[in-house]
Amino acid sequence: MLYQNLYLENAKETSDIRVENGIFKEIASHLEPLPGEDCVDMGGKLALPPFIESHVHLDACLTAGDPVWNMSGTLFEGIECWAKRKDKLTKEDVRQRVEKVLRMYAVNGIQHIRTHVDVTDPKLTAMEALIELREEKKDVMDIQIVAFPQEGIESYPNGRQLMIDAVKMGADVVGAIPHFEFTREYSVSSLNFAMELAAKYDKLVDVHCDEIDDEASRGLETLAARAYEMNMGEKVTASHTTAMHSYNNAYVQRLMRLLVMSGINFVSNPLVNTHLQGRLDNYPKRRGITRVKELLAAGCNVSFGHDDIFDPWYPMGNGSLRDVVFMGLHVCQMMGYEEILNSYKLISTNAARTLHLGEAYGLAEGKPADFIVLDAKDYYEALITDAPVLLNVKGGKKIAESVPGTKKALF
Ligand code: 17E
Ligand code: FE2
Repeated sequence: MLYQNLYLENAKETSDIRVENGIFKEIASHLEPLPGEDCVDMGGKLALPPFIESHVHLDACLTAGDPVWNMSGTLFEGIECWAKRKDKLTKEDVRQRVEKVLRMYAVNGIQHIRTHVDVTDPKLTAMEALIELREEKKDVMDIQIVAFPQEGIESYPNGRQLMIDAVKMGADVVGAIPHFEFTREYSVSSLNFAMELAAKYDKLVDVHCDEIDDEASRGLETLAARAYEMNMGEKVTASHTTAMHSYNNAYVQRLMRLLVMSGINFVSNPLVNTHLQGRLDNYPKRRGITRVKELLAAGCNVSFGHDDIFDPWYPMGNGSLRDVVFMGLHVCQMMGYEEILNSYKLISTNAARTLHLGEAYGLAEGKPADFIVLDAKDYYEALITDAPVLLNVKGGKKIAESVPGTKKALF
């Protein structure tokens, strides 16, 4: 199969892509069609490596308002609402909601998802459902599962054992939530526990870290120090880190040295944290987004995630990472030309590093033929026009497509 006339990752000139047996066989500025080869002229559209959702809570998706709405818009009320919904979980209920959301993601160009799954549930119902779906859907979506202790490891009954059980069931990643633990001591011991569990079972780590507007919330330094000492940095991710927004600059200067030395990854969730943070502030209200621009400038790996799709923490969400990038560029004030043009990396290349996807990811000869085509010539234009994803191709097979509607001014 020959795809002609594509701008690869904002290139100035077009390329042709030949796909054979699910692999990028050849990529060059011009390829002659072979006798009998299927051939499609893409007409000068943008091709990118597939988008990656590096942070979402699929177990809770599509449950907003059931049984109660989050009235304060805080993280903590969201956790209370979710605890009520969690009591009613069945495997079938989780499966139906998640399957719907996987299709929402596919039409928006996503092929990889890291989902946090709450394991502070003695039955581990959602974990069981997600592990089944990970296997069933693997041809269309690559799902990575985090054992996420929403109500704490040390502060929830049997919390440590539930984490161990989830890892033994097949979770890919170990989570933690230091800012939710009862005490600072618990926060530190929960992180030590999570890191040791991950090291023992050779798992990745992704911590909900300091998702609070408390400048004294300092789980991140503990996580980074352990990652550095255990030489695990590239396998470790600090998600949210919104307290870093409120840290004083002198502390951040000291912290940044450790963050760089540790080599850990960061995920920021700009749509959801602009909504959840600053809720207890009078004016001026903090944005509560971690220091993305400064982390990137220091050489740290940062990606953007959606976090929620219509759940107790966020009453919106459509599976489009474009909206996430759009919001992130605004609140992080990353609106320079190059920053906008290259912002797709926040939901592709950088996220691939966080998810540890390795050499298989990317547009290059010999790799799996995973790519998307957007109805624009570069990502700057795609972002501004909210360009539809025309094609989502995984392993050489189309998993989603869209046909742009006709919107036109009549003058
Ligand atoms: N749980 C949590 O602790 N933080 C979040 N942002 C969400 C769930 C969505
Ligand atoms: Fe989250």
